[in-house]
Amino acid sequence: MTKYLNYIDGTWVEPASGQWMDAVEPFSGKIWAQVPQSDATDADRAVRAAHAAMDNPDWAGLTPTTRGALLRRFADYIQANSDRLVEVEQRDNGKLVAEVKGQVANMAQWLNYYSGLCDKVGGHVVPINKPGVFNYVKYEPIGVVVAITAWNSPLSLTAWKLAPALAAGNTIVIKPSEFASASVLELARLADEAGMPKGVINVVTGLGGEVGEALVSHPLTAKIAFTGGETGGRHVAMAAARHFKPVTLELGGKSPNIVFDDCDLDQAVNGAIAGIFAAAGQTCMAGSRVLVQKSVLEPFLKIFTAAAEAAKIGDPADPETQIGPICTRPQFERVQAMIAMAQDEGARLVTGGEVVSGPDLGQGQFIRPTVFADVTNDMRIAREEVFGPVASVIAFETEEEAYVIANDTDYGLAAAVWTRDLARAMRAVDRIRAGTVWVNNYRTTSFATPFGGYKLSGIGREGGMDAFKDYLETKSVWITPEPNRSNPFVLG
Ligand code: TXE
Repeated sequence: MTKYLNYIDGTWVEPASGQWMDAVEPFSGKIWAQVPQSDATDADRAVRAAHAAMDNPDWAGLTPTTRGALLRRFADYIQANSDRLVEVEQRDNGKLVAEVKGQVANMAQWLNYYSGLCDKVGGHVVPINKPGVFNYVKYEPIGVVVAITAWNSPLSLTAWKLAPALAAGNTIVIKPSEFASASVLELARLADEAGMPKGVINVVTGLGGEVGEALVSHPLTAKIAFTGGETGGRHVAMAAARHFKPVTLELGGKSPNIVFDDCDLDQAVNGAIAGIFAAAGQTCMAGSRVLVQKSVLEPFLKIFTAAAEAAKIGDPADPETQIGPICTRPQFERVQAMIAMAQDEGARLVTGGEVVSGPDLGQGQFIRPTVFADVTNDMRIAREEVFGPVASVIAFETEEEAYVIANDTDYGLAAAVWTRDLARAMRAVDRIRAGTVWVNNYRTTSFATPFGGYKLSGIGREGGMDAFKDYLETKSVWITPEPNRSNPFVLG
């Protein structure tokens, strides 16, 4: 069995506690590896290493162009070793192999995109209204970035933080989820092989409340980038606030997927499937509230239900599988509890709702794709994130009503509308309060565009230029070529 170590300051080290945690394969239920259960001592070592690397000429002395080249070299190593990364992540979190392959390929693209920005961080001269002074603005790395990520997409969520952080010249300490840490440790090995200077990338594994909090609160941590649930996010935000540290939070959602009666219904069903059953619903951007105009409700439900029932449940390592297991035991139990709760509060179970087992399903924690109809937006099933394959279909009559329901949520991560009417699509884009709005597609993302949420879905954005600036500090520089101050007691 593989016994992983922490990666700190370019070396592999045992956790100070001498404790390890089991890595469990969601499909087979088997323990397949162990990862360090780190604590505040390891957090301190990692942050100090990252802080020292900020001044190490091997990193800080690189020209921006050379730094970009190094990131591209790292991306090449990721591409060349993608099979290994896919195998480890897929085993560790039970995600479909096809999806993990796509995410690993995207990782390299994230690094390549941001590598191109390394030598394009220009400043600017300010046309200041004071004679004899020259003022310009320059951008500098912010310092040690702490990246804390969730179990549903460990590598992808890491890349979203790592690529802009390093491109901006920072160093990073990554704390992956205790439920799926192995692939990020494999990534550290590739960084090492690609020649990343010591201390630039560090990985410590362990529990959020132990090593995670210690990383966030460390005096030398300059910025935190977090993806996870609302509870963890709140802890991190409060700890960051206590130390006045800037924080990016990418949290959950209860995203509306709105089906208008003028849409291509088959495409809308495809979008609803992609929205809620891809990754077995374990994505922050899940389209968990499917809002359907009453005039097309019956045909929609018929096609949607048939598609849900036809989905192939199975081993996530099999490329034919469409629905894989629920990653963690607590999550598996939570999804079941929420299905029972929805029935208690009057939602009509149209299909699914049960645990599936069988000879081809290992010990996996499988839940059949579940569709609830007759859901009203005040039900808990319509308000709380399930993070599982559970669609809540909510009927509406008018376009206006659709927007009111769509926005009546604590979240605001994403939304989609299905319509052939361009004017209606444009109105929807303006009316919906969410960080991403898709028109006639769902779950499309790119390294080049910002992603993040309104309201309880988080703070800040990841991706594109919008995210890049969060990894830079701004400095205003005043130069007086010929000092000539007449009154030193008055502001100049
Ligand atoms: O998230 P957590 P979990 C949702 C989903 C799920 C719920 C819990 O609804 O049921 O969140 O998932 C670290 N200080 N999402 O348990 O607990 C933790 O160790 C510092 C949405 O995975 O928030 C892990 O590395 N760190 C989400 C990371 O935070 C702390 C994806 C996320 O863990 C911490 C996954 C603390 N006090 C689940 N507490 C999405 N938006 O995609 C926890 N952590």
